[in-house]
Amino acid sequence: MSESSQIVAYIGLGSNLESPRQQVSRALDELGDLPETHCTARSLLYRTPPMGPPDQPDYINAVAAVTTSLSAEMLLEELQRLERLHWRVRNGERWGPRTLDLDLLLFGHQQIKTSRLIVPHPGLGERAFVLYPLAEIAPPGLDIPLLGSLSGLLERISGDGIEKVV
Ligand code: A4P
Ligand code: MG
Repeated sequence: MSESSQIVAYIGLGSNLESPRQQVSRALDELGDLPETHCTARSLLYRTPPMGPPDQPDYINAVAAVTTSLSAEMLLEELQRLERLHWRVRNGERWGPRTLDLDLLLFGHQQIKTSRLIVPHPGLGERAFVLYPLAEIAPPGLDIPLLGSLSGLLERISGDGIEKVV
């Protein structure tokens, strides 16, 4: 495998059911065990108010950076396999509570739009629970396809209600 086939990808993690801190911490460890993939950085855990139905617990969110030689589609499959390991049940409620959500935020500088995968992840630019942990581990000048620089996005978003878990 040549170095040039390695892509830097960012993965968003979220949980608000069944011991969310443990769910996210365990998933961060599991990302490092994915095939053809190395976890190179992980953010702290953040406690964040729920986006979507308000009658659900706060979330724990984090972001990890990986290098991988998997394709984006194969990486998504691996992420969904991990979600199933965490007993994620899809009940159809949009933005409803979940034991573990793994979103492929960025895959190098690629723009992808298929029936199964959209990258950059939709909503990335407006979600403080993604941008704050991402900014902890990504270069401020990170250029996000379609959206511009990470630092520019952060200037336009409020981090109200978001706190680092210590
Ligand atoms: N899919 C397409 N693109 C992607 C991608 N880049 N990464 C497809 C991951 N999946 C992607 O996802 C539905 C389908 O999206 C997948 O089958 C995949 O093929 P899902 O995880 O089953 O559905 P979902 O997560 O319930 O829906 P959605 O709209 O993706 O929700 P989000 O955007 O993930 O938001 N509040 C806080 N504070 N923190 C959170 O983490 N998360 C959500 C869920 C709601 N509120 C939250 C948080
Ligand atoms: Mg999702």
